[in-house]
Amino acid sequence: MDFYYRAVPFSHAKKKAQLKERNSRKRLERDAALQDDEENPHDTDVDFMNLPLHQPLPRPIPPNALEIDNELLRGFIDMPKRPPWKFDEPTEELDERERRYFEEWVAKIDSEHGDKVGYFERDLETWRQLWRVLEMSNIVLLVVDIRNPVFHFPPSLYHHVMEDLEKPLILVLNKIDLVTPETLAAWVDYFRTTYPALVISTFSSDPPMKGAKGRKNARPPDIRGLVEALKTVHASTGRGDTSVWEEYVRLLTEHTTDTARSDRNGGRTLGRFEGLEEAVGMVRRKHHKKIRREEEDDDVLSEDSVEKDGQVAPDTENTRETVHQSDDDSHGVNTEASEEEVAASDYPAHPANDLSDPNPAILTIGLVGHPNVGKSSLINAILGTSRVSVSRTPGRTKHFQTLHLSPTLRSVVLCDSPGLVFPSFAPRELQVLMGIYKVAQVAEPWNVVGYLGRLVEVERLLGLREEILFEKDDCVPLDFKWTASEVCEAFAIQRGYFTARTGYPDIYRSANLILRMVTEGTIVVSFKPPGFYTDSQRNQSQRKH
Ligand SMILES: Nc1nc2c(ncn2[C@@H]2O[C@H](COP(=O)(O)OP(=O)(O)OP(=O)(O)O)[C@@H](O)[C@H]2O)c(=O)[nH]1
Ligand SMILES: [Mg+2]
Repeated sequence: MDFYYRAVPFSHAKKKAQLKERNSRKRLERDAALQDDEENPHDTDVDFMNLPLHQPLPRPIPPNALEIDNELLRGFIDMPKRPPWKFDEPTEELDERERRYFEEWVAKIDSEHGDKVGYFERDLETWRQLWRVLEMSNIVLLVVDIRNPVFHFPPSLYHHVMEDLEKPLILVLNKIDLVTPETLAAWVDYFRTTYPALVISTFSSDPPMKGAKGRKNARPPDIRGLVEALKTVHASTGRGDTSVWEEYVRLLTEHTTDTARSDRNGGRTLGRFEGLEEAVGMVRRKHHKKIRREEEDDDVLSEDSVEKDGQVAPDTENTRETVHQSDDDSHGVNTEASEEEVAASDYPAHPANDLSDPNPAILTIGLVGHPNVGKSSLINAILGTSRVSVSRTPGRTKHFQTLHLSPTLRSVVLCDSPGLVFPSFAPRELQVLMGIYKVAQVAEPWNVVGYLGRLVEVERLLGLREEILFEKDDCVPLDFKWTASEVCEAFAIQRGYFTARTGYPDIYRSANLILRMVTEGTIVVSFKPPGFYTDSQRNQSQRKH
């Protein structure tokens, strides 16, 4: 494709007027196209802060744009806690009391903070599931995404678990394959200093991306670190025999050695501990109901390959599969059914209806956290098999579910829970970028792209060139500046996304794809703890993500 630079001499004023006219024409055409186009499902309730679509993105980006500031650190509001209850209280009364308490809690947040509060979980049943999981757990694993762990860490939950419920809490910094070792170390430092009572572990369920540019720092999952943390905390609970972990590690090591051998011979990936169950001789394929490809609104990504330069990592998600199955081996504590089979309304609101197993030999580990942080993937990695359903779209796990560590190691029970969003002042744009809100439900994804463009040079990461926007003109204006609108438009042209009826660049679709690339880690947006860039101990290289 040929581009012509200033082939015809042009006055600056004339060019500006031309550009202005062109932009307003495009805007009108696009709005009309979007209204016409039924393929764009922009019919939802999200009313994002109206970031100016046509405002130039700040370039260069300030070096500390990704450093967490005090606003986000102060950002969380209190969480709803289960009102005190008595065993002899009738179920209906407790149910009604919880309902009233929760309604008042939501109303208070709305009246005190109004629009300043981002999206948060407003469904009592989902909070009830959290309450239940916290009640039945002996150890709580709070899973956070390492790309912005403060965003995913509600201090109210930390205080509630550690102080009100007096239960040990392990913070799992998850998806560490997406950040550099320096960023990881800085976050570990941050949490150690800020929350000294917290046990911290790191994890990634993704295998290293061999040979992929921009993923040099990917490393094998370190499940042993997590197991070590669990073992130590288990010992402090006084429940059951901690030798279960030695047995687990023995099985794991045996299996890993086998895998390493087959890796040398046949190229299997070391580290996911796939087939731990095979290692213990208990293949339970008969329980696998079905394996199917994710069939949500994921098609946008699945039909695309992505750039591999800079911070843009390869798309590995397209090949992921989802497994649905019931856990027939759950012990008698509670739900035995698959997520699909148990409606939230079936959840027993009253603890007396569903007493936790008082057996002190059983250790229950509950995984909690925001949606999409990788709770279910972590459970699958620990179990060594795809027992619970995983999705790139938030909100996959609908009901909590208990699973034994392995068929032979039944004294440890893992409990997966639905992710829920804690109320906070974090902007909704950030909530979308951090993956806790469904991208497909964002009414104006280009506004979120504008927010993104203030954090990273999105046009560079996408390999966009301004010439693509000026093909019909003779030149690129000298004062051209990228805006969210132009990023989305250029990306739509680059991808060949045009609206069906009008043939204009489909910026809804391209913006959607950009946001998915962020949530899935194809474009890495990795926030840093306060002082990361200003700390003299750290060198320039940390500026890379
Ligand atoms: N890169 C990377 N992606 C991960 C990792 N763990 C999980 N994911 C991806 O993150 C997405 C969400 O994973 P899930 O395990 O379903 O997350 P969840 O916390 O159970 O989500 P909900 O059920 O919605 O609460 C999926 O696309 C996973 O493949 C990880 O360690 N690294
Ligand atoms: Mg899940």
